[in-house]
Amino acid sequence: MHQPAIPHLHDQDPDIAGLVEAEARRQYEKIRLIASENYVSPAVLEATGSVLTNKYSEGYAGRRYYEGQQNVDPIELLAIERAKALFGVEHANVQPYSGSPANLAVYMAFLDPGDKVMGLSLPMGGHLTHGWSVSATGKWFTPVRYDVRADTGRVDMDQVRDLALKERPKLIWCGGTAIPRTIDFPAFAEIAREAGAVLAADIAHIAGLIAGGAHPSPAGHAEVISTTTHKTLRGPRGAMLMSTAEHAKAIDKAVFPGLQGGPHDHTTAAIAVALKEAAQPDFAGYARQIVANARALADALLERGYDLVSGGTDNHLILIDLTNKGVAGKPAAQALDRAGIELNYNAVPFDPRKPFDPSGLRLGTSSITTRGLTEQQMPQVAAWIDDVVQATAKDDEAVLARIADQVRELLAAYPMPGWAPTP
Ligand code: DSN
Repeated sequence: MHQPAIPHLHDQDPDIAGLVEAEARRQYEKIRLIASENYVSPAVLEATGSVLTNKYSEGYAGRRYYEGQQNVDPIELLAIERAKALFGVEHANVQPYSGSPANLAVYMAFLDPGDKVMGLSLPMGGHLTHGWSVSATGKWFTPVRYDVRADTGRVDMDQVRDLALKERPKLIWCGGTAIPRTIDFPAFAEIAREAGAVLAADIAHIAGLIAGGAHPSPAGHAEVISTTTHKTLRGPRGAMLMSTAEHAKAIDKAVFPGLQGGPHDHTTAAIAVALKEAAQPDFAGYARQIVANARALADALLERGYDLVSGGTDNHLILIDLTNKGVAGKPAAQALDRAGIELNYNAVPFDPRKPFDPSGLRLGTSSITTRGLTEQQMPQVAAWIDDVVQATAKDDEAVLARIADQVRELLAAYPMPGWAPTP
């Protein structure tokens, strides 16, 4: 049963209610290893599903274009204050609809069309919005791309410095979507200072780790920090931009009226709730456990002969290069899904295969950590992944159903926030 219950949805639209319940059961029965996903708390779900969705609030607290902001203003101010306290920043804007609009607002704040932006290449672990060719950010601005080193799988800081000083981009991004190692914020900050660029840290993946003290913070190093709120941070689908006081006005103007209309007030409330949860002492334990689980899973995969980009992980994320297993990422990911293990196929650095059929798998441990799994279960998870990869190579479908049953059996002992099977 969904928690909070959805009786009106069942009455009025059984088709949608049935699909919502089916999705909840799917999330309950699967080992969810998509690195950007999580399970939010029932409190976050309640805020997301509240009457705040009925309200329009263009503008900022005390300066709105619509009346009736007696409750929305304090909600947004609470979210802002909690973000500032949690991340130790001077300014926070909680209105961006999601990560890509948040990042676009950074361009709007600091760049003119055609200006140079520097970011990690997408196939090396960067994000589309860091200047990749198919994104507006790569079409409307002039991208300069840095890579990871072929021998270490880690960002090549010498190349970052050389490129930054040669190309003099106005904006440098650090962070991305498939980076298994600690981001060296002070080193990026020094390079940005030398090059006269604004440094923006995209911490979407690791925000929860930073909040919980399990990854160094970019605060005090990057002038701008962009994050989604729904990955390791475990809030609703949304985003925030944080900055020094100096850039507050430019950031706010870029978000509204530069790019967006009314903020999604129900999301803002849910962000405030998630930030309060992230400030509790047990959140640090959750963040540490995410990393411990990822390390244990990486070690177990290495023991089974898996080739991990950079040789392991410092955070929640593992990137497997399947080339030595003779299986491509996509069929392996699809087989794993049929076996109750959900992740995504992913390009690996210097991937000779195409992005829609790449060589790798990307895994993350935030969802299974929220569920309560620990290092103890990671060798079993690695064994199942290995069995499925081997079965994929042999076209052995029977193994998958057996593992899906075993996965269901294991997970039945770990409650899922937001849904429980009807007794
Ligand atoms: N889709 C996000 C991720 O999975 O990392 C990035 O936008």
